[in-house]
Amino acid sequence: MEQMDECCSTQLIDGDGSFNVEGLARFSKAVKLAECGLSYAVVSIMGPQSSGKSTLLNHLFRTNFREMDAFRGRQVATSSFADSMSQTTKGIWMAKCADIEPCTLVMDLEGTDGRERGEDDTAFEKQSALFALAVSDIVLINMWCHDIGREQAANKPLLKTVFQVMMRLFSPRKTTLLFVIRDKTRTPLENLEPVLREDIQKIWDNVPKPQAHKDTPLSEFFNVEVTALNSYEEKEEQFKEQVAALRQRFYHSIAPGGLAGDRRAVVPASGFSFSAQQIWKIIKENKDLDLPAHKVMVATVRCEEIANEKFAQLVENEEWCELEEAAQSGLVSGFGKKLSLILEECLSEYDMEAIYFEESVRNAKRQNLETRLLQLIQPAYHSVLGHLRSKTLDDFKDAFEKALKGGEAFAVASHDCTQSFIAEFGKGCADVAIKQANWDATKVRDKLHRDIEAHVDSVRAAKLSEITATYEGKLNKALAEPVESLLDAASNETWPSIRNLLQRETKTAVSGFTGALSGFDINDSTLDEMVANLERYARSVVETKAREEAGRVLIRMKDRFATLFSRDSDSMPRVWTGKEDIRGITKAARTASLKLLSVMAVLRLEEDADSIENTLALALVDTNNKKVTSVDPLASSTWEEVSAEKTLITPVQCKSLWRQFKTETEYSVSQAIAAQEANKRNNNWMPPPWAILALVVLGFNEFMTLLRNPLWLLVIFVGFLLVKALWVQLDISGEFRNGALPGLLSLSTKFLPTVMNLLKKLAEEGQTPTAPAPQRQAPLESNYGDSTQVNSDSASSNITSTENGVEHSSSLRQRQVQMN
Ligand SMILES: Nc1nc2c(ncn2[C@@H]2O[C@H](COP(=O)(O)OP(=O)(O)OP(=O)(O)O)[C@@H](O)[C@H]2O)c(=O)[nH]1
Ligand SMILES: [Mg+2]
Repeated sequence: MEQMDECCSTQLIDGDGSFNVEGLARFSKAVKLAECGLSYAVVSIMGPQSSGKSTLLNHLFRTNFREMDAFRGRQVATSSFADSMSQTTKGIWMAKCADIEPCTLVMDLEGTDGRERGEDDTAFEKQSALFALAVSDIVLINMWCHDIGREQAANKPLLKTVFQVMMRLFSPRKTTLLFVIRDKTRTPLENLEPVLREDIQKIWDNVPKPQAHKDTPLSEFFNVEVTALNSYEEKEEQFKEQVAALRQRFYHSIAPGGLAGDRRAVVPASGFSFSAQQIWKIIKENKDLDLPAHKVMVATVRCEEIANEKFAQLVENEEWCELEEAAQSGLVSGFGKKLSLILEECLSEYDMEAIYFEESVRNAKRQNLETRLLQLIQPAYHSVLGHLRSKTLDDFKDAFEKALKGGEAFAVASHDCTQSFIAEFGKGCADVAIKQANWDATKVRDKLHRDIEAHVDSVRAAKLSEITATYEGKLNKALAEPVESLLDAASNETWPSIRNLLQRETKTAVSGFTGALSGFDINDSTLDEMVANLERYARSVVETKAREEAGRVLIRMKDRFATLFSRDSDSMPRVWTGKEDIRGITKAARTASLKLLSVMAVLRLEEDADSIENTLALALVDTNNKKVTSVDPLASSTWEEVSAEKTLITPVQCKSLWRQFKTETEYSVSQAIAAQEANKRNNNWMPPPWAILALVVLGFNEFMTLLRNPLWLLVIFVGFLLVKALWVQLDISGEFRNGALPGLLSLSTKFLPTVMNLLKKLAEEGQTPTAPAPQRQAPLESNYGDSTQVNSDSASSNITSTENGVEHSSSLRQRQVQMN
């Protein structure tokens, strides 16, 4: 029973020719065939029916193939009932030989003499013979001793068949044909063997051969061996001894010099099952059997299977799964090494299993497997590489910032940091690299390089703009206010001073600026451009300021006029006593204001001389020359010799500004004149001194009379009161201010009603002094809301009174003068 288990006898192909795939798989597994590699041999037996084949195999290899019962067998062969019994072995059976090294598989074939199965079955005989020849290393040919040299020998058709089908194998396996002569007679084997070999040769010669094998000797296809056994039935003891001796020949049969030492085209044991199946399929389809091609095919299929198996194993591999997961989330230390090891293991397992298959196929499939494995792991590799890149970039940013904060020059810091971190990345790449892949990380490194450069550029740009802003701010501070004050004090020296200031400040700023940029390793042309930009900025500050001031020129002019007009050279407020030369003062003030206009009219950052001041003076102040020049020099929107960019106020604008300026300052002048005349008049209303003297001399008698008579004094006093009342009521001094005739006319019309009115009031109120010039308050009330606070002399331009404190105060002073 133990033996039965050990040999695992299985029907490989049944009597109908169907292949027992599952049975073979079970068999292979049971005998651990796949582990054998190339160290296995296949033996099969052919021969006439009931020639004791199964008996021989069972004795030789300790198998348990079915044998015919010795007492029923051939004697009842003719009866149809006995048919099934006489043909014991159906189809092809397979078993493993017990205790023979290397692993030897044995196949027991159905008997072949054709007598029992009829014509149709010949096909099966041929097919099974071809199958046995294609698969086996050693074929035992069982034959009766008495058939040797016989014309009608039972094994002749069998041999013919063997040789014929052998031709269909494109390349022979150099199978060993071991002729086992059964029931040997007394004739010694030495005599029998040559006869048998001759028979075999004859059959070989008579077999029709394809052109390629026309002259191929039998020995090219087969090793022919002969052995003889005594009858098992009659001389069992001798039979067993001989079988035991024969068994010895099967030990190490595949070793050189062994029974199957010459065999070729061996299919690795793990491919045996598939190979046998495919061979049977091809035989059944009656196709030619190309053994080398078949071997390649088997190798292809098997290697593919092994590769798939290994690939699936790696996909499931726990270590790999962990690595893959870790790669998604971050950098994995020793990634390359670990993964390389996993791959190496997987590939070496493949190598071990596929080692006996066709080398070219094996290698191709290995390459394919490797490619697939690498494809599988590539995303993880790239992910790790990506993490490495971003980490290196972050580290670079930190280190770079630290280096800059530490006071390192920008160019040096950027160069050093870039170098060291690219090198760091290189090291990291080596750690990530997969030994089998040889993947190029250059692209990623280039990307990192680009990222680093972009970062450096952005930091540089930020720093540069910071520095530029700092120096622009400094320039702004150094230029804006001084320029404003210089322009305010417009004089001949204004623009030279501004130019000096601009030059000086620009120089200072540029030297500081270039110093600050020295660490940035900026090329000369860029540096020049940046310096030029800074210089342009400085000019733009001045220009902006000048334009701003030009926009306020009218206020400035009026301011200046008011200052010069209402204050004397000691900055003391003027008192219009009547002695002042108002015309002269006005002209001087206007000239000074015109000077301001001419200074403000054009931007003079270059030392270009221009005649604007003259032009303005001629056109606006020197009215004497006006008749000489028929064309108005200010009727233009551009100045001669001055470009439009440098023009701050165009000639036309100058003209209109001047007109406005004059209009708004005229009032002050007329007020001054009026104040002066009033002052003069206030001082002149007393009669001249000679008249007073004549009055004293001529009226001396009358005066004495009055002194002597107090009544006259009373009459004179009352009369004085009346005249005084009339004087005040009629505003005699006011009426005569505009001339004697208009005063007389006015008085004559008002005299009578006034006297009447006076007499009427006199009784009620008596004499009340009134504020001077009530008539002149009326128009002022419309200009100013509060007529009680501001009198006529305080009136000035609406514009200037609100904006110009100086002018306003000068008006007040005029008022004070008048009141005095
Ligand atoms: N004369 C003789 N008979 C033998 C010998 N060995 C076995 N037999 C007998 O031959 C008969 C057939 O034996 P098997 O071993 O079944 O023969 P087989 O060739 O396997 O027959 P099939 O499988 O039907 O083709 C049995 O009755 C055996 O006893 C032998 O050496 N000489
Ligand atoms: Mg048998």
